[in-house]
Amino acid sequence: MALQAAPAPAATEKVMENAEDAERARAPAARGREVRGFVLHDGLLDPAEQAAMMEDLRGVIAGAPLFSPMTPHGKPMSVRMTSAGAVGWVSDRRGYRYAPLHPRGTPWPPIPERVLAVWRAVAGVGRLPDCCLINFYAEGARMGMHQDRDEADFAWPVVSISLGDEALFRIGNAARGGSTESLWLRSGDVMVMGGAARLAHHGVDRIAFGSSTLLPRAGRINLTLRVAL
Ligand SMILES: O=C(O)CCC(=O)C(=O)O
Repeated sequence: MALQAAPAPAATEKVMENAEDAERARAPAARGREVRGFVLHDGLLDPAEQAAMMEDLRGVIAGAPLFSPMTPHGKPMSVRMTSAGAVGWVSDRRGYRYAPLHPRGTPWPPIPERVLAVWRAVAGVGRLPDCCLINFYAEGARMGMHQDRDEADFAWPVVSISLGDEALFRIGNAARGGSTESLWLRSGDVMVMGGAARLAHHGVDRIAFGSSTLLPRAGRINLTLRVAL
């Protein structure tokens, strides 16, 4: 993995008010380039690491199969999804939420170590995520502009890992509407959505189906690591 830790931030020098502050400041984050407050690590995972992560994810999906969620309004989402971790993200008529069980009633598999290593390298916090949401984009799948706001505490970042086909990712604002900026996310890219950008609207307009050979039948996997509870 081409993971490089940056020097410890100045925050470590300030007086910590509680153990949680100390935990948050303990882990120096790798550097990346910033796009509207989202920190992008282009190509952080090399092809061998991407392939190994896909192998781990096949194990997760075998234990917690992908399912097609419905919005609370009863509309099917075009992405299929599943999760790993203590909780998984689900959506149905009862709303968006984190749940301790897969819709078929079984616990979610643990988050693979290789995936947690990415969080440790870039998140810059001492706490580990308790959810890894796995989105699968087949041809034509997209994700509308939304905020990630089902988590208990927005102070924790969300870390996104892209695998497979390229995706046109759009970043907006904390408030609805206004100008947006788009960028292509490629296989192996890692992005940190934190700080003031944590509640920015974002979405995927489309994928370039077949642009990567990582998945044997093409498509895209996106992982988002979240501290949900
Ligand atoms: O697929 C992506 O890059 C974004 C996924 C996302 O926004 C989400 O899961 O909330």
